[in-house]
Amino acid sequence: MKKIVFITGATSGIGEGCARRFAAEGHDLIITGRKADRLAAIKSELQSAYGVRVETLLFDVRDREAARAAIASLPEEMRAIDVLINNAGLVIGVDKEHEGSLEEWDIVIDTNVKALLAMTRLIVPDMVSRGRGHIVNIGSIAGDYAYPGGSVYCATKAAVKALSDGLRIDLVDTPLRVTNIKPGLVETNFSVTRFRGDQAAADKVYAGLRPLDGNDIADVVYWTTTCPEHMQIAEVLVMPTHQATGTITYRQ
Ligand code: NDP
Ligand code: 8X3
Repeated sequence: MKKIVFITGATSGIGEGCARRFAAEGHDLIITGRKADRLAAIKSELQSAYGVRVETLLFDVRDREAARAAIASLPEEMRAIDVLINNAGLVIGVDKEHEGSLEEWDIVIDTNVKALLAMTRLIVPDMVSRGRGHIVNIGSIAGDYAYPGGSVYCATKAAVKALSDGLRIDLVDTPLRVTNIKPGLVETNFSVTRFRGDQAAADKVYAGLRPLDGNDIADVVYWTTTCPEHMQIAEVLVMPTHQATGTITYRQ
């Protein structure tokens, strides 16, 4: 059955991978982000490759009013969202908790936690009314283990786990499902953003092992949303083969 899939942060990495995967399976998309050119290019490519409908919404997920207005602007036939993928997120820097910038950490917390919560608050009530829906939150292995230079980011992803678990509890008397995907090392723009545009520093994060990519995570997301309706995949921790924890890897 054709679904409507809403993806935050679909302009690169894991979100873009999810857009490609769901479109390839014939599902209609609502893709969001802050880069108008990337949204337009992905829309045009996926519509012509797969004949699906793609709506683009340009807004900063931290701006609640912009998010509300963007969702309200959707055409009637694209409002019955079946899958919400709360993916938009980032980290800035590798600073110690007692030394880093509170302003940068506001950005990380507002994006990874408060915006995820706001998107859930905006979209899930209609799913409950319709008795149908799946919420996929992109957490991280970072939410399981803190690591050096990751304090605040790890805290946000621990919050994603708590929000996912809490939502699953709150929806237990409904047919809705909630999944927290917890990736390890995935090569996307994530580390370029973390190192403030320093590509060489970003490349070092993945040196000597084969990292996952956005399409690998999209495969996992797709699988969790297509398993039988009596099955709820609560969490998936997915890492490269040569990664064992957030900090232990084997590199050649
Ligand atoms: P990318 O940097 O490639 O993608 C991040 C996406 O988030 C972009 O599409 C970006 O869109 C969007 N985004 C960021 N801030 C905002 C904002 N304020 N408003 C709207 N969109 C925003 O990284 P990933 O694909 O790796 O990251 C996706 C998710 O996966 C994040 O939540 C990240 O924490 C998580 N994750 C990543 C891992 C990795 O190793 N890469 C591992 C575990 C989890 P735009 O710039 O257009 O706004
Ligand atoms: C991103 C992966 O290992 O940098 O969530 O925390 S990691």
